[in-house]
Amino acid sequence: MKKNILAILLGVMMFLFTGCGSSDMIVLTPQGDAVIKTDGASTGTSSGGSGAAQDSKKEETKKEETPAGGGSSGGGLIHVGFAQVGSESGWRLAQTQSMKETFTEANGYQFDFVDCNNDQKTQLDALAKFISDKVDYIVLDPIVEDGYDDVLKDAQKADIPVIVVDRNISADKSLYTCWVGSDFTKEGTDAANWLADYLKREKRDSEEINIVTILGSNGASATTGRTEGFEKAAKKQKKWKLLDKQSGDFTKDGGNAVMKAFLKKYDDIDVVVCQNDDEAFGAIEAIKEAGKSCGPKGDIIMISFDATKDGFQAMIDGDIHVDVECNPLEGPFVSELIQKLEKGEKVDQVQYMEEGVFPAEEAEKTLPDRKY
Ligand code: GYE
Repeated sequence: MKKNILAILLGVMMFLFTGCGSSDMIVLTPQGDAVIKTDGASTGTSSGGSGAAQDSKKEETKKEETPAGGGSSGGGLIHVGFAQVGSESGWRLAQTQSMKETFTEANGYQFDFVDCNNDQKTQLDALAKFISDKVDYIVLDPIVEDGYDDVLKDAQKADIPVIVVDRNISADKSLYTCWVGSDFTKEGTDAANWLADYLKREKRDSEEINIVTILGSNGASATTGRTEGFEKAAKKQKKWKLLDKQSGDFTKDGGNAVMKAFLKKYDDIDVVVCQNDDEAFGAIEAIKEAGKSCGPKGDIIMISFDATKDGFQAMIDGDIHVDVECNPLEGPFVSELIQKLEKGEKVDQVQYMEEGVFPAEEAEKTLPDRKY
C-alpha cells in the first residue's frame, strides 16, 4: 500500500518535472527577446530520443533538456570562442554584429571571433584552436551539416560545452550542448504557401507556373531545409513546374550569375525563389539587364529569404514580392544560455527563433521597426 502511494507521488513529481509533457519552446523575437512559445503543431508522441540527424520537426520541437557542463575558469571573464561561417551576406553581418555586441568585456566575456570564410577546413582548425586554448565555451555556426563529429568529441573530452547556432549539424545530439537557430523547413513551406495564396488572389491558380530556385550554399542546412520545405509544398500544386535549381552560394554575385544562366536557358520563368536577400539583389540586376522586370508590377514573381532591411527596401522599391524572415539576432540568447550553464542549470537542447513572413505591401509600414 505504502509502495503504491510512493509510486503515485513519484509519478506526479516526474509529470511536473518534465513540464507536463508540453511542447513549449523558447523562441527569439526579432527584437532579440527570448519568449516561451507553445508549439500547437507538435504531436503528443512519446520521446524516442533516437538522436538520429533526420528526426522529424515534431521530434525536434519537443523540449529536450541536456546536462550543463563547463564553467568559467576562475572569477574572471568567461572565454567564448565563436567560429563564424563567413561574411557572405547582410544576414551574416547582422549575426556577427549581434554576437560582438553581446560578448563584450563589459558584459563579462573574453571573445575570440574567427571568420571562417566559408571554408570548413578553416572552421575545423578554429575549433581545434579553441580547444587547445581551453576556452570556456565554443559557439559554432556550422558551414555545412556533416564533418564535425571528431572535433566535437575532442571538445567533449576537454569538457568544453559547444553551443551550435543558426545552421544545423548531422552529429549526434549527445556531442553538443544545444542548438539555437531557425526552422528552415518551415521557412521553405511558408514561402510556398505564400505563393499559392498569391496566385489564387491574382486568379492565376489555373495557370502553369514555371519556377526556378537560386539555392544557398551546398551542404548548408539553411539550403537543404528551405529547399525541402518549398518542394514538399510545391508537390501538392499540380500546375507548378520546378524548372531548375542552382547554388548562388548565398551571395549577390552568385545570385547574379545563376539568374543570368537561367534567363539564357528559359524564356518563360514565372517565379524565382532566392534563398537569401543577397542572391535576390544579384538576380534582380540580371533580370533588369535582360530587359525584363520583377516585383508586384513586373513580369517575374520574386521570393526571397532573410528579410533584412535591404530586403525590405527592395520590396519598397517594387522588386521583391515577399521576404520570409530569418532572425540573426542570436547573441543575447546565446549569452543567456551560457549564463544558465554557468549556474549549473539545464538548458533546452533545441530552440527556435521566432520568425514571420513579410509581403511587399507591408514593407513600408514595417521597415522602421526592423532591427537588422
Ligand atoms: O539565410 C544567409 C546566410 O545560415 C540562415 O546564411 C543562414 C543563411 C542566411 O548567408 O543569408
